[in-house]
Amino acid sequence: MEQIYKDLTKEIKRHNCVILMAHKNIDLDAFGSLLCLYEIVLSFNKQAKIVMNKTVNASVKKAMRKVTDIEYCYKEKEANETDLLIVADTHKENLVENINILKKIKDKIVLDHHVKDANYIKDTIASYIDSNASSTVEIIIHYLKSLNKVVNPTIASIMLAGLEIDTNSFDIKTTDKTYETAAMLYRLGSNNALKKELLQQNKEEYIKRQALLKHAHIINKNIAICVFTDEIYNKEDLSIIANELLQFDNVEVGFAIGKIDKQTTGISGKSLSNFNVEEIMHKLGGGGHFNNAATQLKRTTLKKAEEMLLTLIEEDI
Ligand SMILES: [Mn+2]
Repeated sequence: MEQIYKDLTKEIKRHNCVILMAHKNIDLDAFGSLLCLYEIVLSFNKQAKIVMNKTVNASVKKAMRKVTDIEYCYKEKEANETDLLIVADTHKENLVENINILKKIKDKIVLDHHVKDANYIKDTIASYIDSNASSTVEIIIHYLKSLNKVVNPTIASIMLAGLEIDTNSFDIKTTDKTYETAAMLYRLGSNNALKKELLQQNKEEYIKRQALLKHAHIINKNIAICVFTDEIYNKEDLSIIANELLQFDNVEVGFAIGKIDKQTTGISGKSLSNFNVEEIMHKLGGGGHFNNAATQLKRTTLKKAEEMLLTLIEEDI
């Protein structure tokens, strides 16, 4: 890990401007990490910009309102070829927020915590992909600490919210380093009320989503599967419901299957045990982590997606 920190510092110092980018549908782990990197870059007296999409989810929108004086980059032309690009919370070319910026900038560094996929960004000057890390926040906070620098309590709170989301409130992928990360964020003044505010949800959406749980059924005593209705849902809904399944008696693995657009069915898989959901999602063209993975199936009905999943589960158990 120390080597990547050295590379980061060296490269930030070598460039005048650093472009910070995460994945499409940016989440709080990604946004919190980019904010921390933003402050680090500024502390070296360099310019930084965060690549952002005009539409972001409600929690990121709330977080954006809490931080001021951040320079965002919405278009390719706002980034220069000679800038340094740091890609965080993804390493897949097809998932980055702005593919044109990725192609335009020569010097790139990738920081991620997902299981490495064949479609990774190859032409980097440095790369750190640690699938044992709970979150990108965990990687970045240790970089901040190694530099002996700080971020303000608002950014620390956003980072803590991101850490909570990525670990399903310290249930999944959590190690001593994860708790250390939380402790560091508390020391930086992270505020539980603000963190909670960022994680609050729309009541109607919550009720609609939770009603889906009645469709869940259990196979093999410990695997819960919830197939949604034919309506179109957000990808986050799948992830949330897969998580929710893990709180029921004996359930160690949760899968949620739902339409995420007219043609596409998404599956989210979460696991508390040594059941590898990443392996199954990978076989279905997706990816993620051992305990937390997802896929998207084009032109596949809910029923067909469920059948495909059940076949793979049967092979596995
Ligand atoms: Mn993440």
